[in-house]
Amino acid sequence: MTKITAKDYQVEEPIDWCPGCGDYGILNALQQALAKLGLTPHKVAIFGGIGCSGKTQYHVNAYGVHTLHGRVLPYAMGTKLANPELTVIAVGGDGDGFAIGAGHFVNSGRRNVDLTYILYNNEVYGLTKGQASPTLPLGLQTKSLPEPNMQGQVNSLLLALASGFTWIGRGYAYNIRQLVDLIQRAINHPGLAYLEVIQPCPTYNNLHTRDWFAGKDLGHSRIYDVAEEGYDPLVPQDADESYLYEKICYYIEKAHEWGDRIPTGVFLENHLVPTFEDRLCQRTPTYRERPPARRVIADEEGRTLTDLSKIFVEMMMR
Ligand SMILES: Cc1ncc(C[n+]2csc(CCOP(=O)(O)OP(=O)(O)O)c2C)c(N)n1
Ligand code: SF4
Repeated sequence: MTKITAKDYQVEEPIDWCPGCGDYGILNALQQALAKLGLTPHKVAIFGGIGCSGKTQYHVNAYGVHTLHGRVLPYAMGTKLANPELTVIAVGGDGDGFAIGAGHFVNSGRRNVDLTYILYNNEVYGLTKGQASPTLPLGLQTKSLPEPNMQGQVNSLLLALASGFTWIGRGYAYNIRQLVDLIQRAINHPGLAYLEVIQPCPTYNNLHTRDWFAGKDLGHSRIYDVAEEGYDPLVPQDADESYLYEKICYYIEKAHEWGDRIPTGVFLENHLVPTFEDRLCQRTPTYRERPPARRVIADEEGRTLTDLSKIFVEMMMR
């Protein structure tokens, strides 16, 4: 078989993102990461939310669905559970994920389905012209706002931890080398992975710009990797709870760090929690051999054979 390259994941379609948008870096890193993992495009499904970031899947040569605003995770979870052989990735913006989608984010954490959620955090609603998103800090005034932001900020790293995500990391859209590595690690994690990517929106976020992240005013980059501090995010399957709490203490400190120093890298890789797929196998031992996508659903004439009640009874989801 020929070696898969990032080119296999590229699509010859015009892109309508603004010049300099961080979305380009994330798209590039995603294509490289999928190729490095050696995944064939027909084994990958990408689900986009609504927003500039939610158009990513149009530019990746894999299965892709543009979903409803805020509902990207339910689509992704349903697909992964129906066809566990697929590598499933959900992408979307901070407005999509933490305003209308916040309930789905929290409840996805409870399930630990084996998929990756990449959250493009530019602190604004880019597609609808720069309103404050739930990740914009209180008191900041980006250029579309007539007054400084009156609302408090959702700390997405803390919310991911509290919700139960078992792999949590953060990247930066212009550090593509690190991002390729983070995306690979997130996909390889057996469980629900949350990767926040800090992403400049040069059109509407005039405060947290590429120059600001590069620390032009400070003389040093604001962005650093927690691995440089010798931090190891791994909580192995046989770890005890006190070991997990030790990691969580460091995690909480890092999740609050923002300003002159902004941490990136992997913050948590927790192997203590069974995946939803493992939990399904306990109820339905044949789940992995006969997941819903492998069942015959129509006869030769295309008439449906599907009787969902039998599947529900089998899975005891009454
Ligand atoms: C139900 C519904 N409500 C509102 C909208 C309008 N809308 C489109 S994109 C968007 C926000 C997108 O912001 P974000 O998720 O931060 O993505 P970005 O464009 O910044 O990548 C909104 C509110 C919509 N499409 N559907
Ligand atoms: S509005 Fe912002 S997020 Fe949207 S494409 Fe333009 S720069 Fe990117």
